[in-house]
Parts: sequence; C-alpha cells; structure tokens
Amino acid sequence: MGKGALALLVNSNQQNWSPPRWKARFEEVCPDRRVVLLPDPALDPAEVHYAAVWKPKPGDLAAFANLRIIFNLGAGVDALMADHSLPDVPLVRVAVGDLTDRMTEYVVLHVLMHHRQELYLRESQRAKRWAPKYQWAAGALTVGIMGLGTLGAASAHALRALGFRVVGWSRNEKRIDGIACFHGADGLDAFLRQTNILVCLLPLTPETRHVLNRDVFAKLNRESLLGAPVIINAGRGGLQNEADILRALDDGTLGAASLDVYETEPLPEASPFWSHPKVVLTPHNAADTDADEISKYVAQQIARFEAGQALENLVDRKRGY
Ligand code: NDP
Ligand code: OXD
Repeated sequence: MGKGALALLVNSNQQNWSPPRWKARFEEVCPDRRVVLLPDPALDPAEVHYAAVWKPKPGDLAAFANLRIIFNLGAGVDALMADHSLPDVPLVRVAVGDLTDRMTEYVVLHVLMHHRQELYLRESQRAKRWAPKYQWAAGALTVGIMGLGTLGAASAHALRALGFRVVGWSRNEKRIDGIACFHGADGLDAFLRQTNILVCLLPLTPETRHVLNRDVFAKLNRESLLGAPVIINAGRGGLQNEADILRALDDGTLGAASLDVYETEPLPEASPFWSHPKVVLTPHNAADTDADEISKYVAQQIARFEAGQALENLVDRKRGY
C-alpha cells in the first residue's frame, strides 16, 4: 500500500489562499504522496492520513477515520476549536520564521506610526499646514504586548531594539531579557498601568474573548508624551469589544487604534471603523501565510512524525491554543 493521502481543505475568499496554488505547492514538497483537494466525491476517506486545513466548516473532517495529524495552515486555531466533531488526533499549527517576520513588520510599523504622530502629520499634509509638533524618543514610551508566544516575543525584541520600553503579559510566568513580564489575571493591572501602546497578539480562546474592553482601556497609562493610549490588535477580532473601542476613541479614553482583525470579517461596509479618523485599519493581512514556506513546514512535520520524532507546535486542545 502507498503512503496515505494528504487532504487539503482551504476555505477562504482571499487570493493568497487559492486552493489550486496550495495543491501545487504540496505536490512539490510531497512528491511521493497523493494530494487531494477537498471536497472530492471520488476520494475514499479511509485513504487520508493527513489533513492540511484553513477554516474548514464544522464536521468537514469527521469522515476521515484514519487521520493521523491535522495541520492548521495558519497560527490561530480558533476556527478549528469551534468544531466539536474534530477527530481526536494531534493538531499542529504554524509557527514559521516567515510568518513571524511579517507580523513583526506589522507591529513595528504601527507602533512607529503612532509614536511618530503619523496620523497628525498626514492630516497636516492634506491641509498644507506646516505645524511641527515636538517629537519624543522611543524610550519615552512603554509598549505592552499581550501574548508573549511566537509572535509576541519576536515583536517585543524588535521594539526593544528600537529603544522602546517593553512590557509583556502571558498566561504563564515568563522571563525574557530586557522585557518586564507579567502573567495571569493577577498580573494584568500592573501590566496595563505601565502601557502606553497596547499590542494584542493573543489567541482567541474562551478566556481571552473580549479582553480588549472598556475596563482594560481605562487602566492604560496616560502619563506619557503620547497622552491618550493607543491599541493595536492583530490577534483576532473576537478579542475586541468593538462598541467599547468606538466609545473609548470618541470620549478620549483611547487616542487611536490600529486594527487588523474584526468581530465580523470581511469588515461590513456599514462599520464606523472604515471612516473613523482615529482608526488605521488593515484587512486581516498583518502576517499573510506563504504557501511555499508553510507547505515545506508541513512536509517536514510529516517526515518527523513518520521517523518517530516529536511533532512541533502542537496545539493543547484544553487551553485552546
Ligand atoms: P502562541 O501560542 O505562540 O502565543 C500565544 C501567547 O498568548 C502565549 O504567550 C500565551 O501565554 C498567551 N496567552 C494565551 N492565553 C492567555 C490568557 N488567557 N492570558 C494571558 N496570556 C495568554 O501564538 P502566536 O504568537 O503564534 O500567535 C498568536 C495569535 O496571533 C494567533 O493565535 C492568531 O490568532 C494571531 N495571528 C494573526 C495573524 C494576522 O494576520 N492578523 C497572523 C497570525 C497569527 P503562555 O506563553 O503563557 O502560554
Ligand atoms: C492567522 C494566520 O492565524 O494567518 O491569522 O496564520
């Protein structure tokens, strides 16, 4: 009998998620394995040993009785965690340098944009107004990063290298050189009290849903030269209470927000975020997934598994990330 098939299931309306492109990449990196794009009515489900998926619908994987591993083609597994019929096999998520570097670029870009008062400067340019404001140094601000995992830790190091003071918050205790680390519910207030720019790189779980809310915004530090604090969310839309963000922007609790993710995606045309003067929005592309890198990564994980080695970046289903 040949090697078990790899089934690919990609649900996305984004161009970079083109299923035929993914299939071609997987065929290149798994030359001796059958790669099948789902749905395929001709496929015998028993043949499938591996599934590589992005946002499958609940129940899509339930028929594969011989599945050995599910690979999530992105970093966040919240869509999979919502599928209560997901086969009980190891679930591996993506953690690759390419994706991490792209997220670091996004975070550095947006932290610098607020630190360097870009919203004000662009508005001055549009009004043909020569009105320089005092510009402080990076070391005058503290950036607080919620989530010190693969992505959060990399952003923390990059911001530190630029001279920002950096604090971080995670679920478990951490020690990272040059970064003041807080953890758990007990550590949250002390973390927020220091933070001028709040960057959210948490996974969406039952514990973190709506963690970006009015109470949290009110606890952020307002004493820096930035004045009202700023939030940047590139984690998931479910982490933010959008009504609270709008109220906080409008009453001055927050000075600005950079948002990459939303409670409903694509962001509805009626959303006030589109035209809000204090919002910088991007369409969930802070860190695009690269089919070349990720297909190679999945092929490596399969090779490790078949050689009896431990899988990397396994999701803990109880924790939800
Ligand atoms: P990791 O699993 O490596 O890190 C998650 C971090 O969040 C860990 O530090 C973890 O703490 C912390 N955390 C989880 N739950 C809690 C909690 N209840 N309280 C405090 N801290 C908590 O994930 P990644 O860094 O790889 O990715 C983070 C998220 O980024 C993804 O889940 C995804 O949603 C999002 N993402 C968004 C993209 C985009 O384009 N916008 C692209 C890629 C990812 P601990 O270390 O103690 O476990
Ligand atoms: C994500 C990803 O989790 O693109 O959003 O990896």
